[in-house]
Amino acid sequence: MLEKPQFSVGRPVSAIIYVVDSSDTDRLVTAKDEFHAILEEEELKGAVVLIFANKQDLPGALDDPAVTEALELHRIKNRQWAIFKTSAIKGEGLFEGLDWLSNTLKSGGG
Ligand SMILES: Nc1nc2c(ncn2[C@@H]2O[C@H](COP(=O)(O)OP(=O)(O)OP(=O)(O)O)[C@@H](O)[C@H]2O)c(=O)[nH]1
Ligand SMILES: [Mg+2]
Repeated sequence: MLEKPQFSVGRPVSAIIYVVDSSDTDRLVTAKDEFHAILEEEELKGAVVLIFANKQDLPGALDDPAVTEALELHRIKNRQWAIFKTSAIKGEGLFEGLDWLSNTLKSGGG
């Protein structure tokens, strides 16, 4: 059972980094529901969204368009978002994603 995520209260959250296991295709359905529920949280309304399609090193991992489809990212309205392919184990894609986030926040996003 999924627990309701807890957020620090008192100041607005600028960014959400959502890390998904791109190789766990069965559970991407659960991840999709959880993701869209998180976006509905009042505290997170203005936050920009960075998605890491992680575990790209594993065989059968979905690529970024496939994860975009699975998570139904096209449903995201009125906020900036981006998805990056990553392998946390190999250290790939993380800096690119964080660069995007940094630039987006600097230019007034979030
Ligand atoms: N191959 C690979 N493994 C990773 C990567 N990032 C994290 N991991 C490993 O994945 C494991 C955690 O995976 P999770 O999917 O979060 O957890 P899990 O053990 O599968 O359990 P669940 O929560 O049931 O999915 C740890 O052993 C991490 O070291 C990655 O990019 N590639
Ligand atoms: Mg897992």
